[in-house]
Amino acid sequence: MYVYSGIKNVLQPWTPAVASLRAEAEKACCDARFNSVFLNRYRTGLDSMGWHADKERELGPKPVSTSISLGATRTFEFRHAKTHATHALALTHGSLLVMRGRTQLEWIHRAPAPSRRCRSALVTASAENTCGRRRSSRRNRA
Ligand SMILES: O=C(O)CCC(=O)C(=O)O
Ligand SMILES: [Mn+2]
Repeated sequence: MYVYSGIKNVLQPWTPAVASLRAEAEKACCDARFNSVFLNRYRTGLDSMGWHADKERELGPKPVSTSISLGATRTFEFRHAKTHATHALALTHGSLLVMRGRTQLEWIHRAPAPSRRCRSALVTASAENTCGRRRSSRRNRA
């Protein structure tokens, strides 16, 4: 069970498509192994993900997380927790973002709502290693 923004998600068995996304993520980070893939669906430009870091205890001390984008291009933003420095990336269809090292400890990230007029959908697949435990998250979906 994965609780996300108050929504309970029941873990599903691997499908060939999701397993191949995990394999791509592992190929990109050759020293990482992932035991879960979370699919986020942004239906239109109204859906977004609020500021957070993926640093729940279940993810270990220096979590590695990846995100493969499938569909509409959207901006992904980082903000340093202390200096408040910001970076923005445009993630296009097929891009693979890797967050590792101290990224989750020192930075927060979000996927802001691009525009009310954006009608295109986006699915992102986030591969992570949850150390075999159940995970509950405080991430906010705005
Ligand atoms: O949609 C994404 O690319 C990443 C979403 C995210 O930050 C997360 O699931 O923790
Ligand atoms: Mn995240």
